[in-house]
Amino acid sequence: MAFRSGFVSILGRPNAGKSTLLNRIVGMKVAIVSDKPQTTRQMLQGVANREFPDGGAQIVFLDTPGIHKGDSRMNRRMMEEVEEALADRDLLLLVVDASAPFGPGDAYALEVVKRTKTPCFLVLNKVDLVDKPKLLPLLDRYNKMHDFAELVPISARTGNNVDHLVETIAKHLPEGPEYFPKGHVTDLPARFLAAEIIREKAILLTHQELPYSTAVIVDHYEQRGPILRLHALIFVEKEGQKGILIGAHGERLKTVATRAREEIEKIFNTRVYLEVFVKVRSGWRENGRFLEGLNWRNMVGGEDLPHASHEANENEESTQ
Ligand SMILES: Nc1nc2c(ncn2[C@@H]2O[C@H](COP(=O)(O)OP(=O)(O)OP(=O)(O)O)[C@@H](O)[C@H]2O)c(=O)[nH]1
Ligand SMILES: [Mg+2]
Repeated sequence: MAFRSGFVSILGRPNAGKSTLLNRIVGMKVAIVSDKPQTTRQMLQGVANREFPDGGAQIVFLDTPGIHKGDSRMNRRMMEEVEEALADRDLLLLVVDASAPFGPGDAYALEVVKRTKTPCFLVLNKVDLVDKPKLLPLLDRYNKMHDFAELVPISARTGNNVDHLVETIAKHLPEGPEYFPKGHVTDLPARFLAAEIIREKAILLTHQELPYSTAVIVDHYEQRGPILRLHALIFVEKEGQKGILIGAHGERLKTVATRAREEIEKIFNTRVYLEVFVKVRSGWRENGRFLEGLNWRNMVGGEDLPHASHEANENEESTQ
């Protein structure tokens, strides 16, 4: 029996449901999700293992930031992540929101995908929101615009037809090795996942420009016995935003922290002690060094985290 494996990038305009699809397929919350566009800022890996009657498959998925024209340094970096996800893949998935009318944003996302020679599936998402007859003209339209290898309607939210999508993906992959051990889902550092969950709760509880102006860094991560101790900084760009995020009597920040703690406890299967502070860092979206600090590639995730050396420095200071 053949074993198939390969690398598949999930692409599409912001808010199409790419991260919801990744989480649904790998069975774990690897990527945060919100109803605001530009939630995902970096490329995120999630691995799916499946057994089919004719053999097994391992699919390494890459979720990406929504394709858009943004002009801040952060937005440009997001699009660099998309470019990286286009290179050297076995297959691309263009995820489209079937409930939204076709617009310039969709045309632009399609343009990006058309630049590559890599086979591409059209994944028509959110079909739970649309009457079936309305799907046909949209499928027809996409069919005429590009030579898609497959067109698959799904609902990432309900899971409708997602198994079929995964099976179809597996059929398109070459025979190959198991790149990762069976239980491995993602190589994202735990510190990053914790920061992202905090950012998700902040996004969900704020509006207008605040979600775009928010960045989170977990600057202390320490498992002490049964308790995971986390210290996090939520960065915003303006003093007024800080006030909004904290809320009257600190209520909004308290809600963010409680919801984040509860979810981190569930996902990491441990008790969590979480402290959250809000800081103003004007122009962080243009600050290259700050953006490097947010990049999960520069974080370590497990026991040997930078805070160990940070504590050593503190000890040094106290002995002087
Ligand atoms: N009704 C419905 N909603 C969905 C479906 N898939 C995703 N959503 C919702 O669409 C919104 C955007 O989902 P995300 O998964 O964050 O979208 P994304 O493409 O990753 O967005 P960015 O990271 O901003 O590019 C969220 O509110 C999801 O709950 C679906 O199949 N049906
Ligand atoms: Mg996303």
